[in-house]
Amino acid sequence: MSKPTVPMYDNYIGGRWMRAASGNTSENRNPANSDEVIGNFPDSSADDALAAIAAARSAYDSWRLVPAPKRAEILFKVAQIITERKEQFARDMTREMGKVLDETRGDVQEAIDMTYFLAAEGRRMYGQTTPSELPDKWAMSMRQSMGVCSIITPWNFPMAIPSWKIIPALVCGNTVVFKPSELTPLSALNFVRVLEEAGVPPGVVNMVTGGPIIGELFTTHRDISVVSFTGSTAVGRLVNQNAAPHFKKVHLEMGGKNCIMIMEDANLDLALEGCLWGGFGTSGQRCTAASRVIVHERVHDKFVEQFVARAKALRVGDGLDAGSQVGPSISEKQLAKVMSYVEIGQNENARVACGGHRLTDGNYARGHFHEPTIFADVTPEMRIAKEEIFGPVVSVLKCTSLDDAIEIGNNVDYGLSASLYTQDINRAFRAMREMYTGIFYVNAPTIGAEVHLPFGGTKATGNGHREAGTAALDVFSEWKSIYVDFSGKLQRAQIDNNPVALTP
Ligand code: UN1
Repeated sequence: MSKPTVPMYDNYIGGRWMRAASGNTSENRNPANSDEVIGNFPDSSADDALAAIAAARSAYDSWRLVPAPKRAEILFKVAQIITERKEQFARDMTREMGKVLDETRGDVQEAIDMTYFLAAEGRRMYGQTTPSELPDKWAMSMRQSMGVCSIITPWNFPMAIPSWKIIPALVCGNTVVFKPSELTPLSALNFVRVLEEAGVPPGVVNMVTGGPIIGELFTTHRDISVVSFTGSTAVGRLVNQNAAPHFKKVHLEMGGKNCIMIMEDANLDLALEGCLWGGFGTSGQRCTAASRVIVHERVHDKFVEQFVARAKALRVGDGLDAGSQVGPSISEKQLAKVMSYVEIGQNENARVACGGHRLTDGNYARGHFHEPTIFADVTPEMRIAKEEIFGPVVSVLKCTSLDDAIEIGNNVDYGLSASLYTQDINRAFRAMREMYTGIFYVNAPTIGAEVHLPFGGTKATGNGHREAGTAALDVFSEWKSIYVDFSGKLQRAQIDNNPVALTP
């Protein structure tokens, strides 16, 4: 039987699909079966990145003047087309990223939801009108576009996260250069093809696949005004440093070490479901993953016993198989990181309550599979309780009270998401106030944010910006305050309307 030919994919620059100038390509392989090559993608160099920036720069002049409701009409069409192709896009995504089909359908759905939500801002994007302190004077504010935005995205949400950034950038009137993760270029390309088909004009969105050289130019070039990055804290720091000399606006969305806190009065079955989904969903490869579970001592042992039994029963496998609940790690490198943390945990004297090994038998042999792993007897100072692992590894810690749980929960470098299981409304509201995170859940796990509220975190998770919701507009636009004086004379604010007080 002859081998199927491997498709060749292109960059998208100035409205044209083209090879990398050097002709170099790199392979995209299925993490569930590394024998399967999904496609060859451009391994681009500086020339390609510069061409993309130039195309975006020149398209900006006209795109910014297209009325926002008209820009939005194109974006509504984007959402419609993705909806029609949801199943195909989800399958492509499972093949290149590994997460199970239900989850890739969710990823595509998140792109649809975000696109509809933010396209609708084309008819809102409200500013303020406010009385002036002076007579016959008008005062208002409006958002203005900023220029070329660099969009640098990770592999764990290969279509959703690009949509979170590209759609608000476009609705605000900016143009885009887009560097998707080298590990998931097909989902990025599917998204960009839809943008093209829906009528986004040439040069308004440009996609270049490749490695760090692209990222470097996209964060340093003088024609870039905004950088929006999701990825590791280490790379985020570099992005920030690269962008600083030109005072680019930088939006960073980085790591997490999220916790689920379980009180002694919690519905334990519900909490268990939440921990399984939050900890092992997406094989733990979410910024929002519940990689710490902090359990009240009164229910701790019972919880651990049941959590372990349920984790052992999870079916690990190829995400395209209907029975699979947990897919592979994205790459051999990521799997090696997971395995190294399992070793670190053991050396720190945490107890492997289940899992702890790579899976290698039979169908697992060609993929990057790892057993769902639970560490018990974890204490807050251990590295497995503090560092982001981004794999199917959950650390269980014991607490003596809600205050103790909050203390442990907050005592990490990150601040993305946290959750509390309790039946006590007073405790729920206390934790809601006390957890210093960007997202908080009551009686639900740490994952599963919806598109219409701000998404992001505190401390080393971010740099104060938020994506999603209308907060996304703040990343991709700048305020302009406007005063119109129709009095026909010079009026001096703060002075003419505050005459010197007469002394008695
Ligand atoms: C991420 O892990 O980077 O809240 C994004 C969630 C998803 C998005 C996760 N809606 O888990």
